[in-house]
Amino acid sequence: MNTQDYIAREDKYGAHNYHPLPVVLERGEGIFVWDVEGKKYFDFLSAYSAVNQGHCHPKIVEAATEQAKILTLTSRAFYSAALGEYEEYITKYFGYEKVLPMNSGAEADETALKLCRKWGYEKKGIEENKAKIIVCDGNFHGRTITIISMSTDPDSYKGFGPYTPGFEVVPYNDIPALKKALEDPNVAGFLVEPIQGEAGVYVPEDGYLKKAYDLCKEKNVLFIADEVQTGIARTGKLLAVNHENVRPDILILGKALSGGAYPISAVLADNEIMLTIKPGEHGSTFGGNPMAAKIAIAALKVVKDENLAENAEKMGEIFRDEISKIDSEMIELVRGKGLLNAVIIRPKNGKTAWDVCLAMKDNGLIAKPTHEHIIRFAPPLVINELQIREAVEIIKKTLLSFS
Ligand code: IF1
Repeated sequence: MNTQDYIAREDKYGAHNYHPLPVVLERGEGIFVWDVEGKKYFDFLSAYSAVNQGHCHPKIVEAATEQAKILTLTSRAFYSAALGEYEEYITKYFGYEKVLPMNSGAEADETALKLCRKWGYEKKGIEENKAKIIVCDGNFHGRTITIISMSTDPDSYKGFGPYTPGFEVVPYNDIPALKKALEDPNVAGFLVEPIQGEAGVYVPEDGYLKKAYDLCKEKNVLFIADEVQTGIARTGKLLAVNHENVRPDILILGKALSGGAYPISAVLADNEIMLTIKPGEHGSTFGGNPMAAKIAIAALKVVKDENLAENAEKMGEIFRDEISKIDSEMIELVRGKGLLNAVIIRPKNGKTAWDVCLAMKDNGLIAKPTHEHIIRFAPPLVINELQIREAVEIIKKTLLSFS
């Protein structure tokens, strides 16, 4: 079978809920992936920032294979030796009193919304069913019905109504608008991405997160950070909120919490918030399973042992500097933090960001546009200087080939 055969088979038997780049990947190691024809690529998407530690990291693979031989799943109907070890490790790692373990990022966001509402009723004294949560224009928090009810992107919400009530949208990176929305005494929380990934790596102005946090504290509103994509060292700090020394009341993690080896997400908070959910009020079959517990510990250890945040900071600066030097009229703007970057593409002779991605693929680097004209560049955080410069050369050669 060749690439086209694989694509045809997926087309025939799989739902058409994606429009992938026409490349069929078969193997990954570190920053590289290989397709079914044996062609090697720089992976500049990292599975949307889930493979920060690099593909098939030996320490993570070892943790998974070892635990797979011992005990994979007990459900939370019983205690498990691995879960407590993980709960202690991750709460001390991020500095919170408790963790609620889930599987996907969306489930973690949903869990955070439930915690926020419950806290609003039980601790803030909001009237039952009146809690409101403020979200930002351009947000992306997942694909469930409640989460798309908060979305401002028709591709996310159109055709899936009726929508869950209780959300108010304010412009991102707009302190006056947030201040006004916080006047409502029924507001229980403010859910925000420290950098909006899907919106095209929209980095808010310096100080936005701190000002937003302070406004929330003035009004006894929970500051909830969705670090599913920006967390785990991606932006050059362990968490993107660390750039502004903000400690979220509720912290949402996912993706690279497992290094891409397993669906693992987590919600961290202190007792006053976390204990508003009582036994039997929330859960998940796989949430906190022994495989996830051991894999997440290994994945978090790699982040620290290999100084991935510092490396992301340094490599990201080189990336943005070198891309900015490329003399191509297709480059409108480069923006990002650490190794979460995006290039805004100015279409040329009908050629768009998609065409650039197809050409980069042929030149040995895979990335994918978000929205029409934005290409997100997010390699695994283990990339070194030689490799980042080689990757920039591929991007440069590709852009300059569009005469
Ligand atoms: C798709 C986007 C990225 C996320 C943030 C929660 C979630 C995500 C900040 C939900 C997930 C993924 C989902 C995937 C593509 C990708 C994505 F383009 F959709 F928006 F990364 F930017 N919070 N993002 O970014 O986590 O349930 O997926 O584990 O749905 O196409 P999940």
